[in-house]
Amino acid sequence: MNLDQPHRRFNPLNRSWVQVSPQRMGRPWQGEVSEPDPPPPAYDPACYLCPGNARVGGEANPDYAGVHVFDNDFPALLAEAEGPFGQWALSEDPLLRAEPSTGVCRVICFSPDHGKSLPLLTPQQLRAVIDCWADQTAELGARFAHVQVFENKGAMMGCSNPHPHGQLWATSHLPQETATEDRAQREYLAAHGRPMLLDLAEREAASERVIESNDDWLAIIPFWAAWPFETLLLPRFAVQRMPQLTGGQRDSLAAILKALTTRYDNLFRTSFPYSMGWHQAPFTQGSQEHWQLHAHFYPPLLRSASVRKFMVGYEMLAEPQRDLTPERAAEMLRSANGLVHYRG
Ligand code: H2U
Ligand code: ZN
Repeated sequence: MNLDQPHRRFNPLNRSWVQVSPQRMGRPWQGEVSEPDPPPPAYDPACYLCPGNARVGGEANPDYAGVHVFDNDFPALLAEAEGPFGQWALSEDPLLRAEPSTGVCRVICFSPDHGKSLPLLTPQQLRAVIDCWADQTAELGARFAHVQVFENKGAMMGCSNPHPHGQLWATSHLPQETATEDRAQREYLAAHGRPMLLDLAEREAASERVIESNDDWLAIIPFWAAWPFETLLLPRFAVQRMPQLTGGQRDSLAAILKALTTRYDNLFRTSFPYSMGWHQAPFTQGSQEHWQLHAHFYPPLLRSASVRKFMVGYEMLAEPQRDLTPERAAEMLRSANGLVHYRG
């Protein structure tokens, strides 16, 4: 097949298709262009996440020195369902289905410094973030079926605050993206006798889609990426969840996270916006051998600090479409500096 011609690629992990249109790469552009934001200060008296400051609900943050976790003041889920569920008789209606959902939402401040996003943290500070993700996963996994660790970064992604932070939502049910990945990985293992993402890490280890790698981890633009600079961070060893990572594997993860996010920021010399998050095996009964822990990065940018990819028209009504090929995007990220951040 000629990949220079329009074609579709299949995402075996969430079982969706993407339209690739490489012949349109040279299309003229007459869109939005603006200046990147100036760097944020180390402390912002108006920030509700900086140490010592008051949050929106009035409670003050402690004078924290490292990573700081607190219960979201505006949680999307509540730990206890309020019954009785008289209204859930709705769920018997095939057109108006619903089910109760319970869970816990937390906020994780990565650093007390308002300006230190992930690539600007030291490897030791990044390791503390990873330890926190793993500890939170273990703690909440004892009570809930699913733990979603994620970071929403940048105003473009609807993030309310530049203070480096992520979130964690633990739920008693499997949300749909994880449920689809669960089925896909289970069926792959049954058909091929190996976890899908362990096979993928081997298959892609020397491909033109690799951005960064070390002995334990591989960062690639997946063959089926929908977003221009979407990446998939894969372990090169069998592991289902973050708490299982050894000290050495956490250190090598800190190193690759720093390098990948440094490349992202250097690509357009901006604090690169994205939504990223970890997918890990659910805490449900039965074998989870089909699962491989992995992280997705979904950045919206396309050509500059301000020109983004819109998932509109055809994407909303038919399927995602891209002009820039994953291979070309990987080449661009590989030529961005992965060692020295543009802010020094
Ligand atoms: P973003 O990461 O998308 O900006 O969300 C920040 C979260 O922080 C959001 O879920 C919570 C919001 O509810 N938050 C608090 O818990 N306390 C506050 O004082 C403000 C924001
Ligand atoms: Zn702050």
